[in-house]
Amino acid sequence: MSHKVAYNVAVVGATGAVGQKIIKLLEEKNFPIDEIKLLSSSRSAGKKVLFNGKEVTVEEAVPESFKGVDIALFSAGGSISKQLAPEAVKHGAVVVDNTSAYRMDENVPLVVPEVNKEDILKHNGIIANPNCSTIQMVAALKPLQKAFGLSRVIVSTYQAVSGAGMSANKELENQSASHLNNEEMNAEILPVKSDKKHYPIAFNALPQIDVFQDNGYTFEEMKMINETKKIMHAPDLSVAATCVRLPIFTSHAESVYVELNSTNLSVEDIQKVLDDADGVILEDDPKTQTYPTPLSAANREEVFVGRVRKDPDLDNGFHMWIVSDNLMKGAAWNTVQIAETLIENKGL
Ligand code: NAP
Ligand code: 12T
Repeated sequence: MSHKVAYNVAVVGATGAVGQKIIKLLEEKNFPIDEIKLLSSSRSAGKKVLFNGKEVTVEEAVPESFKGVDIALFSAGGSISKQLAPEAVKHGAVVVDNTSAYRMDENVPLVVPEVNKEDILKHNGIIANPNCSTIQMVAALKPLQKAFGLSRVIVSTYQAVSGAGMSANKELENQSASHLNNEEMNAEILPVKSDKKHYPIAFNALPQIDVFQDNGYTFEEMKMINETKKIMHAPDLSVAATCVRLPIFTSHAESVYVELNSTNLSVEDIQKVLDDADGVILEDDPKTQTYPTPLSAANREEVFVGRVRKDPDLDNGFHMWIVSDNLMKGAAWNTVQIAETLIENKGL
């Protein structure tokens, strides 16, 4: 394997909500790029985008797009990843995939660098980026698991519309304007574009993110359950989730309840571990009303934790509030971080 100083990088889904953030981060982090390819569907092919001050033309993603590409960052939906990620690998690229297409595949590492970066080097061409809600939760849970042991997690989420793409952002804007003008709200995208029914998200809360499974949970809830166990190497960890969409543009928030294995712990014990954890910022002081919110976490890379409390009834039970920008640590930043870690560890 040759170790280069600059790489040919392809961004698949470059015109989307996640792709645009990836491009911005590649610029800001001075990612070592020789050539960049910006790929989309035929709809956006031909658009011109500035990258590091130079004009780049967006191209339609086809199997031949990956000739000479070293790293391909995919965020164009699961079906595109299923179709084109193997083609990219055939051309010798390493794929970091942001969709749910390969996350639970045994041969594909599922990685949050602060939690399990050692798994990256086990890749066979594809590395999966976890679901946004899962990433921010495990970033806070892993240090607690390490310090105290962890047996059970119950989470309810408060998720932003940008997780469902640019069209969902537009839908919230349009519905908000309609409502304030005393017009009827038109719902076509949320909760799930391809599903049968649609409900307004503006001034509302929808207890459905992604499609329903046979067990009554949504796919988003099952992603949180299954991905958490895989990333934390904890097949026996009990996890249950309720995922709710709110009329917020950026950042997912989560109310998380954990049962630890150690007893006699104080709130300060938990806070100290979170304060010391990589990629986590503790913002927790009831006296000064200090806690993270979706707006305070927007455009930041880290995961923010506040409202740490002991369960009133169970000595080893704790509650907390975890907030992070869903397009940053939840998607684009974690993806770019995986690519950076690959290079640092000479995995390319
Ligand atoms: P988006 O704003 O709707 O953007 C979709 C992107 O995919 C656009 O660039 C679009 O190109 C491109 N695309 C659509 N169909 C394509 C095709 N047939 N061939 C090539 N490119 C195609 O959506 P988004 O929010 O950025 O999300 C994109 C995907 O990322 C999602 O479907 C999901 O799988 C994944 N995602 C993951 C997380 C996470 O939890 N880690 C979070 C959000 C999203 P055009 O401009 O040509 O339409
Ligand atoms: N449906 O990549 O709608 O697992 O917020 C992420 C976010 C799927 C994913 C969403 C979704 C994913 C959403």
